[in-house]
Amino acid sequence: MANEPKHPTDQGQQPESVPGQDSDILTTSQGAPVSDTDHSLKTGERGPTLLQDHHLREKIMHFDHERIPERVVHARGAGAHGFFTSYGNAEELTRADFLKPGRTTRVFVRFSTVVGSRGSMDTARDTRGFATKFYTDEGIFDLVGNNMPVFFIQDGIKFPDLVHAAKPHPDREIPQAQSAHDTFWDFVSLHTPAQAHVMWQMSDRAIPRSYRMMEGFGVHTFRMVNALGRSSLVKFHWKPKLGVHSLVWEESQLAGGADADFHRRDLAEAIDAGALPEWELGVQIFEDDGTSSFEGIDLLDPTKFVPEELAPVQPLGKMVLDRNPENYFAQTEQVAFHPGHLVPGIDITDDPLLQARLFSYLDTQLTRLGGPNFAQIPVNQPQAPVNDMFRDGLHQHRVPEGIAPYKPNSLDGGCPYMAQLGSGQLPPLEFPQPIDAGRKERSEPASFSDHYSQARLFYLSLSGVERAHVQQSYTFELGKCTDVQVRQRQVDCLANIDTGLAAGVARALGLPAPAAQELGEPERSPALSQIGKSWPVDGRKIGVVFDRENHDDVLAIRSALSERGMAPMLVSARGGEIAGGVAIDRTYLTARSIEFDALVLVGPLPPAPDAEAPLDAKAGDAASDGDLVDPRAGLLINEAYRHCKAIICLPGESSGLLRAVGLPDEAPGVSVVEVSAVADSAARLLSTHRAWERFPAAR
Ligand code: HDE
Repeated sequence: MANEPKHPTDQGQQPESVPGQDSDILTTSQGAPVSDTDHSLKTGERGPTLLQDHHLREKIMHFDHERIPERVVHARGAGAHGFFTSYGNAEELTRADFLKPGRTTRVFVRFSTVVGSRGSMDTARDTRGFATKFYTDEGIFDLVGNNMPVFFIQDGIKFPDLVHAAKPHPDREIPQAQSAHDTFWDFVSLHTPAQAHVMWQMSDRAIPRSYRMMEGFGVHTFRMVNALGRSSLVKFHWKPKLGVHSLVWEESQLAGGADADFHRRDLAEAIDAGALPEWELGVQIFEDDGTSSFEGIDLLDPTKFVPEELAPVQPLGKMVLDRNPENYFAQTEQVAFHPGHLVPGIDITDDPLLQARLFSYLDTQLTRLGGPNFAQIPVNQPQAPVNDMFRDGLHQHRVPEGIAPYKPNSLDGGCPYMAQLGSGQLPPLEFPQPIDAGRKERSEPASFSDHYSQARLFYLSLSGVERAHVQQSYTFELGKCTDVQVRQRQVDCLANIDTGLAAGVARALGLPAPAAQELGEPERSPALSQIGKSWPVDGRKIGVVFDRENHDDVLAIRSALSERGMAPMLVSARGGEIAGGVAIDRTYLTARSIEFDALVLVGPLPPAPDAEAPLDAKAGDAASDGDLVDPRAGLLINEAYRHCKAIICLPGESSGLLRAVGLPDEAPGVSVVEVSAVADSAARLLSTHRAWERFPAAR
């Protein structure tokens, strides 16, 4: 069965040219037909199994080897196919072909958490990976970034130390996918370059609402080289069309248990529903004047970012994810990124963290993907033609022709020829950058010694609600440390960032407040706050909670929400269908507030089931005065309220519901509107993500 091109960029040129499973009947892996895969070959009905049963042995042998080592970091991820369309405005900056006018390039993106193992939960407090493979006509370009613009360490030699500290404790392998433990805080409070990244990790950025609502950053400073050979320094940014939004901490913890697949489900469902995730790629541009420095910020220090107010992000193109992976293992698991997979016109800098990464990503694939030929795995195959003169090795799929895989040769006619590059055109990684010969030493520049000012800049740029979240995160995480010295040392670090933050965390932990430090003048970058802007609401999930009597209203609300691009889900006491064969998506038993961005209450709702009866025994009977609402519906509504989500009621009985579950019916983010106005109201309330005014710190 040939693979049909599925989106405009395929153009029949699928790099995934290796056939899938292409027989209509079951076969052995040698292609022989199999007529029974339920019974092994035995001597008689009850006799011993025969060694000659090749199908049995082959089936079990293959199964025994199905697992490969998971990634040592970023083990848990979710992927999607898509395409990147260039705005064609970068010619002065780079000669990269895929950024020229009119170019559309296929991409594969993998989002990930860093610390947890492959089976851990999506919503852990953690940095997220945001890795993009561009299948350009000039070879693969991988942009292997994170959702935070700064990193923990300044030199790659510290990476094993960082990861050993962040991973579960080696004795009991606890805790999974979390930074809330002694070894992590021991390391980051001693290795203080980590403090800026930790500040981002304690902020809402570390618990995204969705992969679709995360920014992405290349982190390091890269180089772009134009057709004249002129170099500029750049920092890459991905800006999500839907804005940057986060969960609240309680939601993130609930989701860890109720739906460990929260983010991968959201990504796949949005693509299936046609709410295609979209980002704009942009760069901050800095003159390559030989100093690698901008406004006093060392551009080679990956623990520093450049505020957008100082260097605005210049858009280069747009990425849309439009296709879910056909197979998780073949694509999302086997995709192999590398920050050194670059195309002409994009190059590296001397950032010591980036330099070490250039070694690591090739090396790790040997263990993970089992040999040196992983570039031949369909998801890793370049779209550009390949002639690398590499031969043999495990898992070799190519059948190279010729007898002279060496240079120079005459026996293959001198082939392959060397690329003829025009003047100023250079292969990636070969920019003739002047090098200060210096002398061999293990050291760092003085400019790397400021570990706190950007943590302070980030913290002070947040709104009051976001700062309260940061304080709570530090308190929660350090509260999980058993070693008091570790806690105290981290609180002492906070005194170098903000006196109030340090005092607040110390108070909550019952520790002495650290001595106030001399801190610089407060600086702010308003672009860093998520709150106070409004955004499109495509694909936002709205729980329409109703009793089985109100079909007309429910159907009208459902279609109005869908027309506005939101994703309504029907929630009722019992499952099944309502009028018109429309399925109820969740019952009170299977629904949890974390799934919804807003609730629409179409009351009245059923009363509490009789404690003696099965849970849904009385669920069909509408609540009357004095009856309590089913506690499961009560929990749903209360959680949504507590998490500052929009709640929309119809006039009359459904607004009375809020009082029935112990909530005020007049509050920010709560609206009482007629059926015809529900979709407008939902879009308006959701455009700011949440009713933050309800958050305790804001009151
Ligand atoms: Fe990675 N990193 N990393 N990293 N990284 C890996 O490569 C490593 C760093 C990032 O979805 C590994 O193929 C070292 C910074 C992402 O497949 C490994 C250092 C940033 C992904 C590796 C860093 C990242 C990885 C594990 C310090 C943000 C997932 C499996 C020198 C700019 C890619 C693999 C995917 C994965 C090493 C630092 C991002 C072991 C040694 C900084 C998004 O090679």
